[in-house]
Amino acid sequence: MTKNKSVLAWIDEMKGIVNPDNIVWIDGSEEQLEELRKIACESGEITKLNEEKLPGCYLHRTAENDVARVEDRTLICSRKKEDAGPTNNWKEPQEAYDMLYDIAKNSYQGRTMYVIPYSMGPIGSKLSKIGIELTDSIYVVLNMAIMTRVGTKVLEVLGDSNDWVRGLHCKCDVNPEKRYICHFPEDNTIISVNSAYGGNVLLGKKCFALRIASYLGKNEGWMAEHMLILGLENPKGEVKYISAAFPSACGKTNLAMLIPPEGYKSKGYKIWCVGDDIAWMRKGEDGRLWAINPENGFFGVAPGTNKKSNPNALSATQKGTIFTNVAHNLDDNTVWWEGLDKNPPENAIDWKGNPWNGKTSDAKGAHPNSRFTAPAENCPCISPEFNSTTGVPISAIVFGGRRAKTTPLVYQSRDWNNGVFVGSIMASETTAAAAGAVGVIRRDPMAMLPFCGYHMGDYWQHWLDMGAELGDKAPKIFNVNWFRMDDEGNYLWPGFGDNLRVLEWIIRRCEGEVEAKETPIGYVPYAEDINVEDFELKAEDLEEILTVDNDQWQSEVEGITEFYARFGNRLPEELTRQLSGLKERLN
Ligand code: OXD
Ligand code: MN
Repeated sequence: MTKNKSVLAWIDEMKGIVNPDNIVWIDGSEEQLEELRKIACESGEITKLNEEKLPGCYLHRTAENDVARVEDRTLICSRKKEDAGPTNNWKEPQEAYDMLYDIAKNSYQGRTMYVIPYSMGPIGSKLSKIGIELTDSIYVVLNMAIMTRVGTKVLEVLGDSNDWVRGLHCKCDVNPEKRYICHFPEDNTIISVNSAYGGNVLLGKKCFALRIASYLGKNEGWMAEHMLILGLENPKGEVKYISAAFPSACGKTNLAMLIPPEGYKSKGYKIWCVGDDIAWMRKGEDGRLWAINPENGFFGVAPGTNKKSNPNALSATQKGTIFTNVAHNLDDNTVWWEGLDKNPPENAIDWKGNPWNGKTSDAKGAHPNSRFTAPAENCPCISPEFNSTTGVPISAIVFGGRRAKTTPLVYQSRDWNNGVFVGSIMASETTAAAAGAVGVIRRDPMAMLPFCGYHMGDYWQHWLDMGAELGDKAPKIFNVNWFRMDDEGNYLWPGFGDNLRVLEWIIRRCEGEVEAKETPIGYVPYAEDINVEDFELKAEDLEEILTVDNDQWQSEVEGITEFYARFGNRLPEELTRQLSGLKERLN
């Protein structure tokens, strides 16, 4: 399929290690994918679901020990340990290659090597990048064919270039003791062994589009971020774009596909989803920051997705979707998960593969991290700009977290550098849903803690440099918190569609249409500037969630000081200055 010498030489080298019985190049054709689906159905790797109710949909179950990303076994193998930084696991590259090739040795024996050429981002866009993943799993091929653009066209665009990311995946025997997800940023290489769970093996996603790409972005002057991208269309038909970063379990996919409240909808407001997880952003010819979603599908968490919480995501899963680790309803050969509806199947198979009665069983039918892999084009609110090769211009960057107190509903940073500070101190409180103490603050700067492929201090410096480069064309930076609670533990803000009321204020600030109140942490809305039309929110509750409490922020400063100490002399001086500035303003 290609004459590219760097590609052929690398595949030859990998062939020598993993020793496959044969090699199949993925050309991206529907015929080839259909053939692979048949083979995977015959082997039991996937199960075809009800063609009338869920056309083109399949179910897959992973091993019980292989259901999530494994952060403690995810390594950044930079030549120098200090370049990986204090927030990443590190291994010396040669040692890592030796260990991985030893594990991978002959692991394709009796199996097929699938060669997947893929593009992150629209094929041929200047903002896109190419990768080649080798895998021995048809499940991986079929998922990659949804999550990325795959096939012959990608190789045509690559031509003779050596600018592509190498990815070797070996399922081996999914031994958790020998599971490693390793990144070699200086070699453009990813090696993943002993897993078959999406986040560890769909190498285009977290591994390439965040860990490797963040490193490439630093060197090449662009940004790879763990952000959704949405377009907000007003009744005049003008669309403004926002990118937003939240730690997990803060509703990123829901925000990306938000349904406006009735009052807004009837006036003509719309939300367009460009992406729900990753944004690649670059300065455009006009000096503004332009973003693409490098992915082509959604790898979303199934539990909790329903007609009310996210009807757009649910619609996206109704055809051409692969479900992983959800419950299998045997009565009509469909799928079910906790939170889909109040009618669990009685005659079902749970995510572990055991008979399951949803009406009587206490155990879960679907794993809490069960997933759908759905084509982006299925989403009813997918942006008309989704395939645009230039991307979309970003007006605002939004950070957020889950905080019962301290952080107001929304505030705007004082300027770009202050916004970088706001992103760097991002934090979320653990909830009762997870094991361990409730209300413990976990810092997750820019929601990139598990995804930054190099030293976090250098990453912040790169953000500061990007701001200097963009100057007054830089997006405005905001922070939101949908999770403020009263003293009884009740949420004060309803969230979901009503979050549009906050997005609207953000865009009005970007357009210079509305004043705001200066506080020590930044600019907070005047209550009367949040649209509460057709909205049952008590005035005192709105006042409450817009307050900035000095004492709470004093103790926040202590937490930030402690956190910053981890980064030693690679913490940019500008962030130390920002922290001092905050302290002064609080006093
Ligand atoms: C994801 C994650 O799967 O952030 O998107 O874990
Ligand atoms: Mn994510």
